[in-house]
Amino acid sequence: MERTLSIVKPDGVKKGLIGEVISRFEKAGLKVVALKMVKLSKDQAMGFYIVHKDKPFYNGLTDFMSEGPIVVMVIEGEQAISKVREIMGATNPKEAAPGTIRADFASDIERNIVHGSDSKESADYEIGYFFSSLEINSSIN
Ligand code: IDP
Ligand code: MG
Repeated sequence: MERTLSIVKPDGVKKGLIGEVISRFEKAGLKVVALKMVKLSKDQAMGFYIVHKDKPFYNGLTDFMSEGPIVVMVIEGEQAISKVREIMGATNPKEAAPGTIRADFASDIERNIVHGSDSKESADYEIGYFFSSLEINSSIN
């Protein structure tokens, strides 16, 4: 069993896709074990994406992630990290496989609807960024 952090980004919330994203995870057999809506400040978005601090898109990305409310959730299941990434599709919607969330709904490489942790290490950091252990209704430990 694994846990991963997923986010419906501000564009996804504005487009009314909260239910669509959750539904795709649940239909794949994954479970939502924690969930909330928050609005990040610019600083909080910068902290979340600190691994990208030297990338040319860091400033635009953190402006975007703090422009409106997001829905953050902890997803649990067998191989949850790679399954969520598969359901999301490639970062650039033009390269995302047909039927993925990003291929179906994303407008461009930045405004791509959804986030999912890319490794166990990032999942641990990202889950801890938003949730305390008391808020996670997990079936594991
Ligand atoms: P991921 O979300 O598929 O893991 P990352 O490379 O971790 O992709 O990038 C984090 C986020 O930064 C992306 O989801 C997207 O919103 C944004 N991003 C990534 N690459 C670019 C780019 O080249 N231009 C603008 N935004 C980008
Ligand atoms: Mg990433």
